[in-house]
Amino acid sequence: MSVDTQDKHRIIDAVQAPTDLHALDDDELRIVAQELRAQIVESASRTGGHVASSLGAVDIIVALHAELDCPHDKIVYDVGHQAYAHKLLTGRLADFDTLRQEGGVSGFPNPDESPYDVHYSGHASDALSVALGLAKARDLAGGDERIVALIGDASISGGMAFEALNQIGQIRANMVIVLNDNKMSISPVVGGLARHFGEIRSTNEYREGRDFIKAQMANGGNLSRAALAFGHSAKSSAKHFFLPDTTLVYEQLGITCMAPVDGHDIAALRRVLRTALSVDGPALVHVVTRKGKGYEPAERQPELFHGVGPFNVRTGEVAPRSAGYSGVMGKQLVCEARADERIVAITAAMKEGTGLTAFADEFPERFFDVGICEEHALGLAGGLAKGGAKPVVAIYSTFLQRAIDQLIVNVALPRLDVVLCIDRAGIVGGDGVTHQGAYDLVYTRMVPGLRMLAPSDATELVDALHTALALDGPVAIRYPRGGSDVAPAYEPQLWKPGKARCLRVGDDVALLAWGSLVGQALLAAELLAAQGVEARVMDMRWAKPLDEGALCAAADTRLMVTLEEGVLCGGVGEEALAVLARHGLCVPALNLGLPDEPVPHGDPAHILHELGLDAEGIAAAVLARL
Ligand SMILES: Cc1ncc(C[n+]2csc(CCOP(=O)(O)OP(=O)(O)O)c2C)c(N)n1
Repeated sequence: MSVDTQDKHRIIDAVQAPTDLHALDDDELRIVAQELRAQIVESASRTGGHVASSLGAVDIIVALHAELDCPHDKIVYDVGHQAYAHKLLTGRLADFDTLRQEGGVSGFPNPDESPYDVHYSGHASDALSVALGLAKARDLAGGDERIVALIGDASISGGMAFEALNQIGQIRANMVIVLNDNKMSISPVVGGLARHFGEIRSTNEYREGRDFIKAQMANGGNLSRAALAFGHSAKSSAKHFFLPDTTLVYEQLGITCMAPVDGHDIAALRRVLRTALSVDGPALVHVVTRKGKGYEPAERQPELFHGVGPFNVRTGEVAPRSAGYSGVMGKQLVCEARADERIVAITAAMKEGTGLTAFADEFPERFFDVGICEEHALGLAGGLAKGGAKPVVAIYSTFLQRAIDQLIVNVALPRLDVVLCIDRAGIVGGDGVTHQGAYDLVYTRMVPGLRMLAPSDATELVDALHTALALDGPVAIRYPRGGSDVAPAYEPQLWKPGKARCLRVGDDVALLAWGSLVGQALLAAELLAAQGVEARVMDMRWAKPLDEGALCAAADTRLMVTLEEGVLCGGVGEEALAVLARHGLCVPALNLGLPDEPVPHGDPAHILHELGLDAEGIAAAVLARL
């Protein structure tokens, strides 16, 4: 594929609004798709991003905008990591080189960025619910906008998507679901539904259907007549013509299904979309695509190019990325599992990201990838623990938000031995608002009987996992993105619950830090010492139970400062003040942490600096207060 974006005569440069595509014929739209792919590869090679998913969805997005009248009509993107072509067609081409950079174009649809972005995409499986809401609101208001949801074959297996499908079929809402089926989640897609799609794709009927559409495309003039005929008869005959009805899960839910269509054939896509948009009631267009389409390295390694860092366009070479704390956790878990055969590991579609690949390879029978189903992951953990296993659920902070109910009811109330490894806790960087690990300190602390550790470096993480596995009842460990991936070669230590450690003595100020901010607290203490202020630095280690002794001792200083990489509202800093109040102690205090507003994308170190959570900011806040 050529990635020459310097071409002076690109069609996309003349696109002012996506409706400009209405004036283009299919051949021109194919060129548009090529130009979009080249731009995506070129820009993302410098910034990193969700390359493979976005390349795979380019033709679908071009066809959608060629048929729809956005922003009057609405496209709701599930996850939204595949929407780069949409961004490029809706006014963000000139700025696309700032993708995922601070102040630049966000990596996901974001209504604050553009009226063409319908909702805060980022978490999987929510698009169908949002689209149904929009469709019903339209009906109530007497509007005529068309509503389309674009969702992947992995995301449609999430519980929330099923709940929406159930209602969409029942109330027969007028909306279109475009199912982008590429056989991939981040890794190859898992689960019974994936097998179901596989059967559909491999049937003769699909091949016949595909050939039929191709033949009709070649005829050109017959297209719209055939499309209309297909549309009118879709409800009754499409499934019999194209698909074995035993596999038509969606038809059985009351949704009219179009036959699978080649998702890189823009003409065929437009034709099927037109048909689907004319159906009275909900329609589903099953689109078969190739992840990474058009860029050979991404087609060959879709997993690597799912969410990739900067890369060399010509060779496809990607700068090696450290596995960070996730890798350390994964290695230690393998060691622990060799010693205790009750240990099992669970991921919700994030095997690589959470560092579980080595575990999965060594203990395939004890490893469960449940797909994008966080609620189920926690329920499954509860059942496994009840049955005598020792489940470790490795999950990103932001996605665990999905499963608080299951954490409380299926794990915590029965006091089961489940360990939660909460990865990406704190500021995550390029993914931005929907992905920040900002809330876990709050939502885990409220869970009855759950203990929570916050290790401050790789060695501490090894100890924390060892400790969590040795304790009875539910235990969570939170650690940030990145960090050192050097797992220390030493005998892990067991920590005493609720016991902090002192890293520096000082009587002027007490800096009480949790996890990732301990290092910054130590550096801040150096800066303060240079100003004649002696700071005590405590690595608090436990977010629950808190070390009440360490907190009470802080009352002997002139200022207690709490430091957490999480929202302040309901966090450990507020709880620290409550502890002092319960002990009848009073000390001037500063709670430093994340604000009560969304934190956008950008370089994590810079964001922490802007939020005053680096050494400089902490020292400045202390000096200002003193
Ligand atoms: C609730 C939730 N869990 C996990 C993720 C992480 N995640 C982002 S994209 C993705 C795979 C999506 O696969 P699919 O829906 O098939 O889309 P594709 O990338 O194949 O186009 C996952 C697991 C997420 N965004 N949201």
